[in-house]
Amino acid sequence: MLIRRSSGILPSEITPEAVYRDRRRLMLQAGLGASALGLAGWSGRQAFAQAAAGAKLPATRNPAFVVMDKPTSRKDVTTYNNFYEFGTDKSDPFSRAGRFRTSPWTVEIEGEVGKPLRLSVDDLRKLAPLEERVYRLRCVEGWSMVIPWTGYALSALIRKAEPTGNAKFVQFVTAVQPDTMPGLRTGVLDWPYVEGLRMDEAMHPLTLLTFGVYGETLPNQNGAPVRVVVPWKYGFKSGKSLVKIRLVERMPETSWVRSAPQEYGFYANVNPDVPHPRWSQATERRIGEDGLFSPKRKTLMFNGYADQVASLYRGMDLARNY
Ligand SMILES: Nc1nc2c(c(=O)[nH]1)N[C@H]1C(S)=C(S)[C@@H](COP(=O)(O)O)O[C@H]1N2
Ligand SMILES: [Mo]
Repeated sequence: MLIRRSSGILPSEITPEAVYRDRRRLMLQAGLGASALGLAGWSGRQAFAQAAAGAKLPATRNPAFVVMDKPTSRKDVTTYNNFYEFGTDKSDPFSRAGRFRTSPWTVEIEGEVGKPLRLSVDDLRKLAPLEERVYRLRCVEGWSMVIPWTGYALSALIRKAEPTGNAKFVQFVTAVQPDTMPGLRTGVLDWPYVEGLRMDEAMHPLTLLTFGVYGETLPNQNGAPVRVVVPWKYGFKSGKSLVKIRLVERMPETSWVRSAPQEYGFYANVNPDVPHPRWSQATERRIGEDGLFSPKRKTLMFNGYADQVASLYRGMDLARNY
Protein backbone atom coordinates (compact mmCIF):
# COMPACT_ATOMS: atom_id res chain seq x y z
CA MET A 1 0.00 0.00 0.00
CA LEU A 2 1.20 3.50 -0.72
CA ILE A 3 -0.86 5.10 2.00
CA ARG A 4 1.46 5.25 4.94
CA ARG A 5 1.91 7.77 7.64
CA SER A 6 3.21 10.51 5.38
CA SER A 7 -0.19 11.31 3.94
CA GLY A 8 -1.91 12.77 6.98
CA ILE A 9 0.00 15.88 7.80
CA LEU A 10 1.25 18.91 5.97
CA PRO A 11 4.16 20.94 7.33
CA SER A 12 1.90 23.96 6.98
CA GLU A 13 -0.41 22.44 9.57
CA ILE A 14 2.25 22.47 12.23
CA THR A 15 4.01 25.79 12.26
CA PRO A 16 1.39 28.53 12.48
CA GLU A 17 -0.58 26.86 15.26
CA ALA A 18 2.54 26.10 17.29
CA VAL A 19 3.73 29.66 16.87
CA TYR A 20 0.30 30.92 17.82
CA ARG A 21 0.07 28.78 20.91
CA ASP A 22 3.53 29.71 22.06
CA ARG A 23 2.95 33.38 21.56
CA ARG A 24 -0.42 33.20 23.24
CA ARG A 25 1.12 31.44 26.25
CA LEU A 26 3.82 34.09 26.56
CA MET A 27 1.30 36.91 26.31
CA LEU A 28 -0.95 35.32 28.89
CA GLN A 29 1.99 34.83 31.21
CA ALA A 30 2.75 38.50 30.75
CA GLY A 31 -0.77 39.24 31.94
CA LEU A 32 -2.08 40.48 28.63
CA GLY A 33 -5.63 39.70 27.57
CA ALA A 34 -6.81 38.42 24.22
CA SER A 35 -7.22 41.95 22.85
CA ALA A 36 -3.53 42.58 23.41
CA LEU A 37 -2.74 39.62 21.22
CA GLY A 38 -3.86 41.55 18.15
CA LEU A 39 -5.57 38.42 16.94
CA ALA A 40 -7.08 39.84 13.80
CA GLY A 41 -3.71 41.13 12.68
CA TRP A 42 -1.20 38.37 13.00
CA SER A 43 -3.15 35.18 13.41
CA GLY A 44 -6.79 35.87 12.81
CA ARG A 45 -7.19 32.56 11.09
CA GLN A 46 -5.96 30.51 14.03
CA ALA A 47 -7.99 32.56 16.47
CA PHE A 48 -11.08 32.01 14.39
CA ALA A 49 -10.34 28.32 14.19
CA GLN A 50 -10.29 28.07 17.96
CA ALA A 51 -13.45 30.10 18.29
CA ALA A 52 -15.08 27.96 15.60
CA ALA A 53 -14.67 24.70 17.50
CA GLY A 54 -18.22 24.04 18.64
CA ALA A 55 -19.58 26.90 16.54
CA LYS A 56 -23.19 26.84 15.43
CA LEU A 57 -23.66 25.10 12.10
CA PRO A 58 -27.02 26.03 10.57
CA ALA A 59 -28.74 23.28 8.64
CA THR A 60 -32.19 22.24 7.51
CA ARG A 61 -33.53 19.08 9.08
CA ASN A 62 -34.32 16.47 6.44
CA PRO A 63 -37.28 14.48 7.78
CA ALA A 64 -36.66 11.68 5.29
CA PHE A 65 -33.51 10.84 7.26
CA VAL A 66 -34.65 11.20 10.84
CA VAL A 67 -35.20 8.05 12.91
CA MET A 68 -37.90 8.16 15.57
CA ASP A 69 -35.73 6.78 18.42
CA LYS A 70 -34.91 9.23 21.17
CA PRO A 71 -31.54 10.87 20.48
CA THR A 72 -28.67 9.97 22.78
CA SER A 73 -27.67 12.86 25.03
CA ARG A 74 -25.11 15.27 23.69
CA LYS A 75 -22.97 14.46 26.67
CA ASP A 76 -22.83 10.75 25.85
CA VAL A 77 -22.35 11.45 22.13
CA THR A 78 -19.32 13.64 22.85
CA THR A 79 -17.71 11.80 25.77
CA TYR A 80 -18.16 8.10 24.96
CA ASN A 81 -16.21 7.61 21.73
CA ASN A 82 -14.01 5.36 19.69
CA PHE A 83 -11.10 7.23 18.11
CA TYR A 84 -8.10 4.97 18.63
CA GLU A 85 -5.62 7.61 17.49
CA PHE A 86 -6.25 9.15 20.92
CA GLY A 87 -6.36 5.91 22.90
CA THR A 88 -8.59 2.89 23.33
CA ASP A 89 -10.64 3.90 26.38
CA LYS A 90 -14.05 5.37 25.59
CA SER A 91 -13.12 8.50 27.53
CA ASP A 92 -9.74 8.99 25.80
CA PRO A 93 -10.95 10.89 22.71
CA PHE A 94 -12.80 13.44 24.88
CA SER A 95 -10.02 13.84 27.39
CA ARG A 96 -7.03 13.67 25.02
CA ALA A 97 -8.06 15.21 21.68
CA GLY A 98 -7.93 18.83 22.82
CA ARG A 99 -4.62 19.57 21.11
CA PHE A 100 -5.64 18.07 17.75
CA ARG A 101 -5.26 20.75 15.05
CA THR A 102 -8.21 20.99 12.68
CA SER A 103 -7.31 24.23 10.94
CA PRO A 104 -6.05 24.79 8.34
CA TRP A 105 -7.41 21.57 6.86
CA THR A 106 -7.66 20.37 3.31
CA VAL A 107 -9.36 17.33 1.86
CA GLU A 108 -8.26 15.80 -1.43
CA ILE A 109 -10.44 13.80 -3.79
CA GLU A 110 -8.17 11.85 -6.08
CA GLY A 111 -7.61 8.63 -7.99
CA GLU A 112 -10.09 7.51 -10.63
CA VAL A 113 -11.61 10.96 -11.17
CA GLY A 114 -11.71 13.29 -14.12
CA LYS A 115 -11.42 16.32 -11.86
CA PRO A 116 -9.24 15.84 -8.78
CA LEU A 117 -10.20 18.30 -6.05
CA ARG A 118 -8.25 19.81 -3.22
CA LEU A 119 -10.55 21.79 -0.98
CA SER A 120 -10.27 23.64 2.29
CA VAL A 121 -12.79 22.35 4.75
CA ASP A 122 -14.63 25.68 4.51
CA ASP A 123 -15.03 25.30 0.76
CA LEU A 124 -15.96 21.65 1.17
CA ARG A 125 -18.69 22.57 3.65
CA LYS A 126 -20.20 25.01 1.15
CA LEU A 127 -20.34 22.54 -1.69
CA ALA A 128 -23.92 21.49 -0.98
CA PRO A 129 -26.70 22.58 1.41
CA LEU A 130 -26.22 21.24 4.94
CA GLU A 131 -28.89 18.95 6.32
CA GLU A 132 -29.54 17.72 9.82
CA ARG A 133 -30.21 13.98 9.97
CA VAL A 134 -30.77 11.72 12.94
CA TYR A 135 -29.12 8.34 12.46
CA ARG A 136 -28.64 5.24 14.55
CA LEU A 137 -25.00 4.34 15.10
CA ARG A 138 -24.23 0.71 15.96
CA CYS A 139 -20.73 -0.10 17.14
CA VAL A 140 -19.44 -3.58 16.38
CA GLU A 141 -18.71 -3.88 20.11
CA GLY A 142 -22.43 -4.12 20.87
CA TRP A 143 -23.53 -0.62 21.87
CA SER A 144 -25.52 1.95 19.94
CA MET A 145 -26.50 5.60 19.95
CA VAL A 146 -28.90 7.88 18.09
CA ILE A 147 -27.10 10.95 16.78
CA PRO A 148 -28.19 14.19 15.09
CA TRP A 149 -25.52 14.80 12.45
CA THR A 150 -25.08 17.74 10.08
CA GLY A 151 -23.75 17.24 6.58
CA TYR A 152 -24.71 16.41 3.04
CA ALA A 153 -24.73 13.29 0.90
CA LEU A 154 -21.19 12.21 0.02
CA SER A 155 -22.49 11.59 -3.51
CA ALA A 156 -22.69 15.37 -4.08
CA LEU A 157 -18.94 15.67 -3.59
CA ILE A 158 -18.04 12.55 -5.55
CA ARG A 159 -20.08 13.72 -8.54
CA LYS A 160 -18.17 17.01 -8.59
CA ALA A 161 -14.94 15.07 -9.02
CA GLU A 162 -16.34 13.25 -12.08
CA PRO A 163 -15.54 9.58 -11.37
CA THR A 164 -14.09 7.62 -14.27
CA GLY A 165 -15.51 4.29 -15.41
CA ASN A 166 -12.80 2.55 -13.38
CA ALA A 167 -14.00 3.94 -10.06
CA LYS A 168 -15.40 0.85 -8.31
CA PHE A 169 -14.54 1.61 -4.68
CA VAL A 170 -13.81 4.60 -2.45
CA GLN A 171 -11.05 4.67 0.12
CA PHE A 172 -11.11 7.09 3.05
CA VAL A 173 -7.78 8.17 4.51
CA THR A 174 -7.85 9.88 7.89
CA ALA A 175 -5.48 12.21 9.69
CA VAL A 176 -2.16 11.35 11.33
CA GLN A 177 -0.80 14.00 13.71
CA PRO A 178 1.94 12.33 15.73
CA ASP A 179 2.41 15.21 18.15
CA THR A 180 -1.28 15.45 19.11
CA MET A 181 -2.42 11.81 18.87
CA PRO A 182 -1.05 9.78 21.79
CA GLY A 183 -2.76 6.62 20.53
CA LEU A 184 -0.49 6.39 17.48
CA ARG A 185 2.29 5.09 19.69
CA THR A 186 0.22 2.07 20.66
CA GLY A 187 0.34 -0.70 18.11
CA VAL A 188 -3.40 -1.39 18.04
CA LEU A 189 -3.82 -0.50 14.35
CA ASP A 190 -1.73 0.64 11.41
CA TRP A 191 -2.00 4.36 10.78
CA PRO A 192 -3.46 6.19 9.08
CA TYR A 193 -6.84 4.68 9.88
CA VAL A 194 -8.24 3.77 6.49
CA GLU A 195 -11.72 2.67 5.52
CA GLY A 196 -13.61 2.07 2.32
CA LEU A 197 -16.92 1.54 0.58
CA ARG A 198 -18.06 0.09 -2.69
CA MET A 199 -18.94 2.86 -5.13
CA ASP A 200 -22.71 2.24 -4.92
CA GLU A 201 -22.51 2.36 -1.12
CA ALA A 202 -20.56 5.62 -1.24
CA MET A 203 -23.11 7.11 -3.65
CA HIS A 204 -26.09 5.97 -1.58
CA PRO A 205 -28.13 8.94 -0.29
CA LEU A 206 -27.74 7.74 3.33
CA THR A 207 -23.94 8.05 3.23
CA LEU A 208 -23.27 11.39 4.87
CA LEU A 209 -20.25 13.65 4.60
CA THR A 210 -20.49 15.03 8.11
CA PHE A 211 -19.35 18.37 9.50
CA GLY A 212 -21.39 18.69 12.66
CA VAL A 213 -23.28 17.09 15.48
CA TYR A 214 -26.01 18.52 17.69
CA GLY A 215 -26.16 21.67 15.54
CA GLU A 216 -22.49 22.59 15.97
CA THR A 217 -19.23 21.83 14.20
CA LEU A 218 -17.83 18.42 15.14
CA PRO A 219 -15.83 18.27 18.35
CA ASN A 220 -12.38 16.77 17.84
CA GLN A 221 -13.40 13.53 19.53
CA ASN A 222 -16.20 13.00 16.99
CA GLY A 223 -13.95 13.43 13.97
CA ALA A 224 -13.43 17.14 13.38
CA PRO A 225 -13.46 18.81 10.99
CA VAL A 226 -15.06 16.31 8.60
CA ARG A 227 -15.88 12.61 8.67
CA VAL A 228 -18.12 10.14 6.94
CA VAL A 229 -21.16 8.45 8.51
CA VAL A 230 -22.54 5.22 7.05
CA PRO A 231 -25.48 4.34 9.29
CA TRP A 232 -26.30 0.80 8.11
CA LYS A 233 -22.76 -0.44 8.80
CA TYR A 234 -20.86 -0.98 12.01
CA GLY A 235 -19.45 2.28 13.33
CA PHE A 236 -15.87 1.52 12.37
CA LYS A 237 -16.75 2.14 8.70
CA SER A 238 -17.48 5.79 9.57
CA GLY A 239 -13.94 7.18 9.37
CA LYS A 240 -13.17 10.34 11.33
CA SER A 241 -11.08 13.38 10.42
CA LEU A 242 -10.78 12.68 6.69
CA VAL A 243 -7.85 13.99 4.67
CA LYS A 244 -8.27 12.01 1.46
CA ILE A 245 -11.08 10.43 -0.47
CA ARG A 246 -9.59 8.20 -3.10
CA LEU A 247 -11.57 6.54 -5.88
CA VAL A 248 -10.02 3.23 -6.83
CA GLU A 249 -10.60 0.22 -9.04
CA ARG A 250 -9.90 -2.57 -6.52
CA MET A 251 -11.39 -3.17 -3.09
CA PRO A 252 -9.14 -1.05 -0.86
CA GLU A 253 -7.40 -2.24 2.25
CA THR A 254 -8.99 -1.09 5.50
CA SER A 255 -7.45 -0.85 8.96
CA TRP A 256 -9.75 -3.34 10.66
CA VAL A 257 -9.61 -5.95 7.91
CA ARG A 258 -5.87 -5.66 7.96
CA SER A 259 -5.63 -6.09 11.72
CA ALA A 260 -8.12 -9.00 12.10
CA PRO A 261 -9.61 -10.26 8.83
CA GLN A 262 -11.41 -13.17 10.52
CA GLU A 263 -13.27 -10.73 12.75
CA TYR A 264 -13.89 -7.66 10.60
CA GLY A 265 -14.92 -7.67 6.97
CA PHE A 266 -14.94 -5.02 4.29
CA TYR A 267 -18.75 -4.87 4.15
CA ALA A 268 -19.40 -4.71 7.91
CA ASN A 269 -23.14 -4.36 7.43
CA VAL A 270 -24.99 -4.47 10.72
CA ASN A 271 -26.42 -7.99 10.81
CA PRO A 272 -27.95 -9.62 13.89
CA ASP A 273 -27.68 -13.05 12.23
CA VAL A 274 -23.92 -12.97 11.68
CA PRO A 275 -22.09 -13.10 15.01
CA HIS A 276 -18.67 -11.67 15.56
CA PRO A 277 -16.42 -14.73 16.20
CA ARG A 278 -16.14 -13.73 19.85
CA TRP A 279 -19.66 -12.43 20.60
CA SER A 280 -23.23 -12.32 19.34
CA GLN A 281 -24.51 -9.34 17.35
CA ALA A 282 -28.18 -10.16 18.01
CA THR A 283 -28.70 -7.48 20.65
CA GLU A 284 -27.24 -4.13 21.63
CA ARG A 285 -27.01 -1.77 24.56
CA ARG A 286 -28.36 1.71 23.78
CA ILE A 287 -26.03 4.18 25.49
CA GLY A 288 -27.99 6.20 28.05
CA GLU A 289 -30.51 3.43 28.61
CA ASP A 290 -28.21 1.19 30.50
CA GLY A 291 -29.92 1.15 33.86
CA LEU A 292 -29.95 -2.06 35.84
CA PHE A 293 -33.35 -3.10 34.50
CA SER A 294 -33.28 -1.72 30.98
CA PRO A 295 -33.48 -4.60 28.54
CA LYS A 296 -31.05 -4.88 25.67
CA ARG A 297 -32.45 -3.96 22.28
CA LYS A 298 -32.70 -6.35 19.40
CA THR A 299 -30.26 -5.36 16.71
CA LEU A 300 -32.01 -4.66 13.40
CA MET A 301 -30.89 -5.90 10.00
CA PHE A 302 -28.82 -3.17 8.35
CA ASN A 303 -29.28 -1.24 11.60
CA GLY A 304 -32.92 -0.61 10.62
CA TYR A 305 -32.11 0.74 7.17
CA ALA A 306 -33.00 -2.44 5.24
CA ASP A 307 -35.73 -0.75 3.18
CA GLN A 308 -33.17 1.68 1.81
CA VAL A 309 -30.09 -0.51 1.38
CA ALA A 310 -30.98 -4.21 1.17
CA SER A 311 -31.16 -4.00 -2.62
CA LEU A 312 -27.46 -3.13 -2.77
CA TYR A 313 -26.65 -6.66 -1.60
CA ARG A 314 -29.17 -8.70 -3.57
CA GLY A 315 -27.70 -12.10 -4.42
CA MET A 316 -24.75 -11.70 -2.04
CA ASP A 317 -24.06 -14.17 0.76
CA LEU A 318 -23.94 -11.82 3.72
CA ALA A 319 -22.38 -14.43 6.01
CA ARG A 320 -19.43 -14.77 3.67
CA ASN A 321 -19.31 -11.07 2.87
CA TYR A 322 -19.39 -9.94 6.51
N1 LIG B 1 -10.07 7.76 12.36
C1 LIG B 1 -10.89 6.96 13.10
N2 LIG B 1 -12.19 6.90 12.78
C2 LIG B 1 -13.04 6.13 13.51
C3 LIG B 1 -12.55 5.33 14.58
C4 LIG B 1 -11.16 5.43 14.91
O1 LIG B 1 -10.66 4.78 15.83
N3 LIG B 1 -10.36 6.25 14.14
N4 LIG B 1 -13.44 4.53 15.30
C5 LIG B 1 -14.68 4.12 14.60
C6 LIG B 1 -15.63 3.45 15.47
S1 LIG B 1 -15.22 1.89 15.98
C7 LIG B 1 -16.85 4.01 15.79
S2 LIG B 1 -18.00 3.10 16.68
C8 LIG B 1 -17.17 5.40 15.41
C9 LIG B 1 -17.59 6.19 16.64
O2 LIG B 1 -18.01 7.49 16.29
P1 LIG B 1 -18.41 8.51 17.44
O3 LIG B 1 -17.35 8.47 18.49
O4 LIG B 1 -18.53 9.87 16.81
O5 LIG B 1 -19.75 8.04 17.99
O6 LIG B 1 -16.09 6.07 14.80
C10 LIG B 1 -15.34 5.28 13.87
N5 LIG B 1 -14.36 6.11 13.18
MO1 LIG C 1 -17.15 0.93 16.76
